[in-house]
Amino acid sequence: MKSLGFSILVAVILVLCAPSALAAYPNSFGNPEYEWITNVNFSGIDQTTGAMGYGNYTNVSASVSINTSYNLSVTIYNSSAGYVTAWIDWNQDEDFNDSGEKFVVVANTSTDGPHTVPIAVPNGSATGTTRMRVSLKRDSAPPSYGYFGFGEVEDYSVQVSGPAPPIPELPTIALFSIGLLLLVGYVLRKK
Ligand SMILES: [Ca+2]
Ligand SMILES: [Ca+2]
Ligand SMILES: [Ca+2]
Repeated sequence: MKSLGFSILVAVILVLCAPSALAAYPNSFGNPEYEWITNVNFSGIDQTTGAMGYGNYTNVSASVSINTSYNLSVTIYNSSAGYVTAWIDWNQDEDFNDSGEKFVVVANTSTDGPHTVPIAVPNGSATGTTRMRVSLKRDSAPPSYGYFGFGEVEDYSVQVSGPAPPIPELPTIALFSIGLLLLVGYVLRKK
């Protein structure tokens, strides 16, 4: 019984010490005492929120397709020299540092908005579920991680699917041929 108790203790210690698979994205949060994000709107997301400092809305998802552009609109409250930046982890490596992952929504604003930026889903993005982070910071642009003083951070999910199939184009020659056949048919019927 003694060895069983010891085994259980070891198992508990191992579980407690194991790195959490869920905590892969770097944490970030602000102090929402004076200004915060009130709404995020992006291709299926339309989330109205209060002042949290950090809001985990990863249960709320946008759906986007590669090579298509979508507007991201962010509304803020009581902004004073507010800077809003968004990031989407296109390559799904659980950071926001890669080329094309950062979007400046608005810089140094004193209006609530909505502030809108177009976001084109890059060719070569990984498909599946990834993360979008939207951050508001007072006085300067927010970093993608860490605590940064006055402002707020909200995380969302984005479902990325492959490019929409191209609309098949009728070649000009086919259209010309159809036109010619119709003309011939018309002429023949007139006779
Ligand atoms: Ca909020
Ligand atoms: Ca990344
Ligand atoms: Ca990276």
